[in-house]
Amino acid sequence: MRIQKYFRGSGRALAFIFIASVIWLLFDMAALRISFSDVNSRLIKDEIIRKERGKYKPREVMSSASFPNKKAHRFPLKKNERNGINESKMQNEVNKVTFSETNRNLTRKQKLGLKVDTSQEDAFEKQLEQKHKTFKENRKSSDVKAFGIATGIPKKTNMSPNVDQLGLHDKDTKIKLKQEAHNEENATVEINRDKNAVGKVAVDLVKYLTKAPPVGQKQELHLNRPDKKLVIVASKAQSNKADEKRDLEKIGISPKTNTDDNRVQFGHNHGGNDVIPPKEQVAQDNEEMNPKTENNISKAMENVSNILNGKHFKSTFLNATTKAETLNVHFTIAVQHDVGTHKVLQMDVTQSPRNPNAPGQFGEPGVVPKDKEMVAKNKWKEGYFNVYLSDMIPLDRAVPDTRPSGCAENKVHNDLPTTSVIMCFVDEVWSTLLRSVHSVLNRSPPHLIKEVILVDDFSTKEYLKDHLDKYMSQYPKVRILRLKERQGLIRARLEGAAIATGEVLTFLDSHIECNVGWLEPLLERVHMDRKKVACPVIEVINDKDMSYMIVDNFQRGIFKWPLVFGWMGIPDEEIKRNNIKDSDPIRCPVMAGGLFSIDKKYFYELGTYDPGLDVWGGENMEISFKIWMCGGEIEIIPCSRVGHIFRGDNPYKFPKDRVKTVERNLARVVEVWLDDYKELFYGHGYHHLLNKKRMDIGDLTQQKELRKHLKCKDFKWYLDNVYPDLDAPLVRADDLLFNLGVRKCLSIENSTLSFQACDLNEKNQHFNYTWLRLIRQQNSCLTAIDKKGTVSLEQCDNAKHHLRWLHKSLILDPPFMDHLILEHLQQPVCLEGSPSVNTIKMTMCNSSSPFQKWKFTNYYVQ
Ligand code: LR7
Ligand code: MN
Repeated sequence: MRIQKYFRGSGRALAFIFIASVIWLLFDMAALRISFSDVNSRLIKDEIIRKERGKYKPREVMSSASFPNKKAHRFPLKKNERNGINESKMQNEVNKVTFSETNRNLTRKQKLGLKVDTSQEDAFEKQLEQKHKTFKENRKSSDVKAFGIATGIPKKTNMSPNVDQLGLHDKDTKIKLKQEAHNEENATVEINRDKNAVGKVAVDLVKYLTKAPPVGQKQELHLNRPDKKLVIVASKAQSNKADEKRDLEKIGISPKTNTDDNRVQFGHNHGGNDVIPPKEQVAQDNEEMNPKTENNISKAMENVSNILNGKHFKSTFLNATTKAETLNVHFTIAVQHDVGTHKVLQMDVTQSPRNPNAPGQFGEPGVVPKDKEMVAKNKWKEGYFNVYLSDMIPLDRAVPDTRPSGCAENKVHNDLPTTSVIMCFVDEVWSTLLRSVHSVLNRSPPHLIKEVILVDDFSTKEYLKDHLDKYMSQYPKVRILRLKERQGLIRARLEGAAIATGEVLTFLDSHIECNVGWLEPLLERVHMDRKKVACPVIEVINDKDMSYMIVDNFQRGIFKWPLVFGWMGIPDEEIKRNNIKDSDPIRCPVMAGGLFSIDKKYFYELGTYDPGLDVWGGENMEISFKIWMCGGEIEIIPCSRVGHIFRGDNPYKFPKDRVKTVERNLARVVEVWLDDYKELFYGHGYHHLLNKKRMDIGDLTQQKELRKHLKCKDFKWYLDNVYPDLDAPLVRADDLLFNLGVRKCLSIENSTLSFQACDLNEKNQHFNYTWLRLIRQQNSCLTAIDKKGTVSLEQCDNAKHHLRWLHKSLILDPPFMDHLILEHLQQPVCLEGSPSVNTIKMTMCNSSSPFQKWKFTNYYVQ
């Protein structure tokens, strides 16, 4: 059971492999050590696999791969602290909570759907407030350091000041526009609210933007009246039409929807979809800003001015080109009606009054009655969590509002896109599935939920058939899609997406509870930039007592080799240095997988998931790499929180072997996305996947084509820009290979091995010791060719076992650590340099011979 606790979440299968390996490793530690009297039994490759995969401490791997190592804390509301409610009166109270203005003044109790008993109300409120306070004070930011120290800092991405920040409600003649700078400094623009104000703003903005215009990103400012906004998109001076269209679409302005009569470009109305300035109006590189261009800008500003001074318009585009300090930048200035913003809606509807004493109410732990313990135990395996308690807990229970302070005050746009919630399930527990659906319906603004699509991945449980249909028929927004055969969660999600009609797809697991205000912050992010993929903070619904637990802040989704998902806290010093607030979005190298919102069109542009991925696992890596490398971003939005039951095991069967399924999925992902870095994956205990006879990973032509077609960046770019703190050396060691006895370096000349005086400039002395344990110079690899111990060169092939060498930490016996031992041979043989014949041979290992000791110039892993 203790061990089981760690087998949860996305990396479960991987964690399983790890833990099995580690346990084996511990038991067999002595036997693992290479002692040359009995080398056969020690050098078997599985042991090396274990060692390699065990590189990370087991606990770290287990906890990060599954149970979030962001610590989970229980919401501190004790039973005796919520008794101030008169139950007898409760039934008659109005308990529906909506998000209308009239609701604003509702107490928390009312918002929770609880009956209002005014005599008790103040005390209750106070208690609850106090609870929230201590709850938040008790939260530690991050005291669990998984995987060591993080150095990557999520960049601040929110550049759009809202109306309040801009001070536009200020009735003075002077308006302060304080633009939160996205580069080193803040820029403050002061303008007079006179006739020329807008023009001046435009000039100042252009000036400001020239400092660091992020091409294709929008700068948004509200001018004069909060219902109008000026959106400025910077693009390269000579961008082509398609680029520019993409830039506009990227920021959510569809050129098609802005073909309004009064669109203006440099004072001309081009009509149609053409938002691109005529070529001659774009300043050339290295060219001073010419009068024509200046004229254009002032024309543009004049238009802004006219428009904002009262003409009716829907949306207007103006183009201005200016010479930035270092490069030419073309701005598209779109003045649009701003539909305005509102405070995040925090609805929490209940269908009948909430019983404060119900089990699990407020996300508190449930308790199984003594006489029901056996029943509960027997039910455990139905879901691998406390199914008995889940069945007792109200389907619309309240959970603590765990959002960071400030989230409730945040504003979001009034014109957020609608979403289709897609929830796939296979043999999900009834009460959990229903609670998941109700949490979506009850805590989301109805106008934003286009539908909830339940995709039944060929469940076997009877209750999930007609009974479910009947139950869900009460909720017109819920659609059930039944798959005719088991597809696995990846293809099941694709089936759901195919019938979705919302603008945004929101994927959720089927054992979750959405917290208040969870949806709008996600949609706001997608709305702001359609290539942002927004994930909620995933909180923990305890599998044993079903309590809702808050997790630490500032956690990024990351992976470690071999593609094991985990969480890693942003170090405190980074948080301080960058003044990161607990409500700021956090950029994540990878997502956990199950819970995210993505613009539907963008999802398809990206080519969705690789449909060749089977059942479970690896798809979170695939979509994450795809998003980042092909121009998108993944963020965790701390103002959006969703609880998830982290289960100890899958309550469903895998059609094929579970470990093999996950391995195959991962191999598909690395083959398409990892470039040379795939060696790091295979070298961490997965080299058997390179053996095509043992593992058929299927055809990847389409996936590779897709990557080309999307012009995605390479994996090195991803590592450098998205996940720079990952330790990812391409080889274990490289450069010269020095023999301690001969005191010379190994060299290849005319396909022959010999020793030479060491010289780093000599390319023929350069060798890589690779992750697949090959000693490699270009395509030539060292190997022993016959029983006599002759060493020769052979065309490298990662799948070939006889090319593998053990060295350094792969040999656990310290006296042999500097040796090079052929991995596959029956007898323990070592590579030895012989000065007399100026070459090398294989011979019986001798711990004291310096001629058997070798040193590479650089070691990236010991
Ligand atoms: O064959 C299947 N068909 C399905 O429809 C297998 C599963 N499913 C459904 C299942 O009923 C569930 O609703 O798919 C959903 C996810 O399956 P889980 O809950 O067994 O997965 P998990 O929570 O253990 O795993 C995480 O990693 C998976 C890798 O493929 C998916 O990406 C899951 O969505 C993902 N869950 C999360 O990200 C929640 C947080 C976990 C963490 C960290
Ligand atoms: Mn899950």
